[in-house]
Amino acid sequence: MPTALYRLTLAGILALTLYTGAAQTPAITEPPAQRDQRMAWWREARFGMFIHWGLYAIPAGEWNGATNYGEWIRHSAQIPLETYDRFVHQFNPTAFNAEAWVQMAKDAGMKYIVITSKHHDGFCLWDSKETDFDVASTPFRRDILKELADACRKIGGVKLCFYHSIMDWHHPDYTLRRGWETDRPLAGADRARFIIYLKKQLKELVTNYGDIGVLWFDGEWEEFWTHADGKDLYNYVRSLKPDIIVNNRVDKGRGGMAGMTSSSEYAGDFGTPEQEIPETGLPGVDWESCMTMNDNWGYNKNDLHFKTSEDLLRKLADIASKGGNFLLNIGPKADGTFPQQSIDRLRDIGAWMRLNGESIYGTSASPFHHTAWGRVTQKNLGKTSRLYFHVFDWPKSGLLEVHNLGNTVTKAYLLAGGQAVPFRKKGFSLSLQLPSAAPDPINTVIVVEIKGAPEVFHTPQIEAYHTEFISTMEVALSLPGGQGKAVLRYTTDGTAPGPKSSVYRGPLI
Ligand code: H79
Repeated sequence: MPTALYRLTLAGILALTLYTGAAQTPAITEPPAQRDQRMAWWREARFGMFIHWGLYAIPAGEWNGATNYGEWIRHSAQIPLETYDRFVHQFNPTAFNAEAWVQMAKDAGMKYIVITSKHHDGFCLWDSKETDFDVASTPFRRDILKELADACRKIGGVKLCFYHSIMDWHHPDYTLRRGWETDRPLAGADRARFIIYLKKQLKELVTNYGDIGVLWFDGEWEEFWTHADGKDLYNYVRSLKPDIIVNNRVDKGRGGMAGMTSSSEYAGDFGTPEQEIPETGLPGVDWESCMTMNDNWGYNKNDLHFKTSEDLLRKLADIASKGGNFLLNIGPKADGTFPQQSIDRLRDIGAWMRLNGESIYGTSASPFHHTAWGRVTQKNLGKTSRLYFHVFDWPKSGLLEVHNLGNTVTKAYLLAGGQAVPFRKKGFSLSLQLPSAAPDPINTVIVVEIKGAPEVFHTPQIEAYHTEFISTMEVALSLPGGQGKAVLRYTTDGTAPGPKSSVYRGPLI
């Protein structure tokens, strides 16, 4: 019987920490099986395209000599309403081609597109009955969201979703003003009327544009918006389309840029880390990291600080290995085209995804807590499972060693091309004999097929029932995720445990 060996020292006992986890549940009561069904396509998708497009693409990040603006330009450069409104008459993206956009997303391996129906500036990318501050008032006139909806339907495999800002710097009834705003009087502004406006627009978006996948709210943090508003809006959009998925920014439960909801009291189906990736996976929680390719969401012609394709691909694997989705942003130009740097990166990502997509789509978080050489995703196939080893740092020895894996390994091979990888399983340790050079220096995926569900042994958790150490203390040991076949042996004198050390059988003094 193989044995997992761990050192249990007095220091270890005293340094213990206890924690509890909280699961996220929607404000609307919904049987878990129904929720799983509703979330199924989104969990399978793992990778989507964010698009930030609006009037701010025209100044392209530049105003009065400063060049570091993005979609927040109206706020950051304190542009008067009347001045900003002039962009409406200039918005004419004649090179816009909805099918080309959807095709680029699809070719990159993305399964959904989240586009700004309305950003904080209040400008609407569709022909809305509720406002003239929309694309129908521009020289372009065409309904951009309608064309994208048609393109998604025609091309297939990419779901259309909308980002819709709650915060609105343009609508007279959004009863909050920036300190410098002088041209939007508060007199007569009516908060309740703004919420009606919001709902009527959302009804247009959810009912007139085909099968919308996600409503992605934002700008909820301002005092204007309340928890009661959040729950009400969540229930409202679910009543319009029961299977729609709604992000957690519909309500007030988001914990800063880390993006996760703190309590099940708040509405929202998934957490939204922004420009960051959680340190570890979050079991039982749905989340999506959204990120820019450079430093801005909206187009900025001077921002050439693009992440490399390698970085983006590794972020995708990192996120998948923690059970999350990756929503990667494009800020199209005012002429309707994507920046060339973005096109290049989408193409690189697509090339990798065509060969390795199986290791991303429909996978779940790594059963391992830490793998220094890369990341792991997994897929359960009933009686067997596949582990996908995403190798970032190719071992110089050619030998990849993975410990504390309980399962029988039946097969190992390179995902791209299928070449067999010789392996040896000794006890709970697996050695993979890799080719001498990495076939893909960015991320070579090795598939390891195992019997059953992954059984991986983690560093034991030490629990004590008392917070103060006097002369004796009772402690219990457990393996996170279950002990399975593992035998726990321990020492209390600081020496390394061996096969002859005491076997843990229950709480000890
Ligand atoms: O649309 C993109 C940005 O324009 C928008 N979200 C992405 C997807 C965005 N709005 N604001 N920010 C990003 C940054 C704002 C951060 C803060 Fe806060 C608002 C800091 C304090 C108030 C976040 C929300 C942290 C606490 C509340």
